[in-house]
Amino acid sequence: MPFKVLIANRGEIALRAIRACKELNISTVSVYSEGDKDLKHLKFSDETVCIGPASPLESYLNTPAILSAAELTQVDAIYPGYGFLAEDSNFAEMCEKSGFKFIGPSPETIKSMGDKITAKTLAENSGIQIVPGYKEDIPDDEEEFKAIAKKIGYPIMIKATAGGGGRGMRVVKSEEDLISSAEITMQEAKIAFGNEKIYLEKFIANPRHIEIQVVGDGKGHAIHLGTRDCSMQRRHQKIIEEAPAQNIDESSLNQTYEACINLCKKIKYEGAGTIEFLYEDGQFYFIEMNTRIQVEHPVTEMITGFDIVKAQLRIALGLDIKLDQNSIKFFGHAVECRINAEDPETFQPSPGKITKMHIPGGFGIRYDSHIYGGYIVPPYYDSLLAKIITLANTRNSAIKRMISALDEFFIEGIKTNHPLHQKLMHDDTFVNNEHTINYLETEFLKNDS
Ligand code: MV4
Repeated sequence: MPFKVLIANRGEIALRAIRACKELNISTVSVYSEGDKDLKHLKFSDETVCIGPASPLESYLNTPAILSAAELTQVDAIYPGYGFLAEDSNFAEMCEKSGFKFIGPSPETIKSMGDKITAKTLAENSGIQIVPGYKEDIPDDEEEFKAIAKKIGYPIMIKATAGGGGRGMRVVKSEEDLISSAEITMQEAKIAFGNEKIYLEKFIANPRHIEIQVVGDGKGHAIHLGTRDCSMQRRHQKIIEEAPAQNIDESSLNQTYEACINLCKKIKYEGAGTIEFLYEDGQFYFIEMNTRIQVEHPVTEMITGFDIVKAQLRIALGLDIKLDQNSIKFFGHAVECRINAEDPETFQPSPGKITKMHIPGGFGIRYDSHIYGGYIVPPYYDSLLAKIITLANTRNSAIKRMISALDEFFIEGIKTNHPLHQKLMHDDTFVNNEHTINYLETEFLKNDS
């Protein structure tokens, strides 16, 4: 009996998962919302089940509807992809309790990493460098609290332990704002996450965002697949990612790799994960761990030849897999451009019908997308349309290859950020790899207009 997997997602990642399943002779069940009847991957799925109205809360976030579809079709496992329920420990637990393997880490691990204080403590205990700060209970005494912040040194950042991904955080420039900022962050966190707990960190003003891809087999074996640089982002939405990160201090990097592997082994991490860092002045500072596949996983796959999605499936289904660091070889440089359905200047979403389009191709070019001519981009979901990935010997040649791929590519009928990518590929700061997490918003988009 071949395995059967339910794909609890939509768009390009659902297609990516089906492609991996096919290579492993796993049959697939795709769930979709009423707004998603025309998704490409439904044509390649063995079975399809409509799980509810277009609204995400009633479909892709609707645990009972997804579990009912799983019951109905008798699947072995559930693939969450990214977003939606991918990092919801309750969902992972419900899957397991209903007799379906959740393809990812254990509910306990998801929960630990979702609580940022717990995640930081786990990272620190494995030898990962964390951002200096304070993660004990905040004292009631205001003077005591001020003394703690003063010792860290302003500017500091107040973060909600239940936050992450840029939610529930606030910079404090001086002592006079400390108490009010802490109170506001706690109030907001209580409303947004039902958890008002906060912690303090030194504010790292102008870092790069570097992340390390890891894979664990759940039995104490783990490997890393190198770094990605995701510094080119706007409002916590990455738009260009690349692998490996360049101009990184080699000894810091090797120490960080070792500590990341330690962490994964210690918690018997299962599946794919990403350990996120701020990198400034030759130092890595852990910020959080994502317990899911990420949008930008293809750049890592391109430089290693390691199929991360197939590994997720093999690990979850108990198929043979050997995670051997020595067998991981790195080649060249990969760049990914995320093409979004949005106005390239105002960033307003631009759903609607794609009247005409053309896909790039050629040596060293990968294109991951669910869209096609005639497809109507629905307004209910995130705006990611396509990922163009180039691989070449060097960073410069990968950028040149991207320029050529972007020249071939066109989409008509809706607005996309394609022109923004074309400008960025010629931008000196990007080409010279001098950009930090602040560059796009505070320099590039300001100078441009
Ligand atoms: C920070 C920081 C500066 N100092 N922490 C934003 C997302 C969340 N994962 C952590 N984030 C940040 N944490 C300290 N102590 C700056 C950011 C940050 C950021 C981090 C990565 C990528 C883009 C970013 C954009 C703005 C702020």
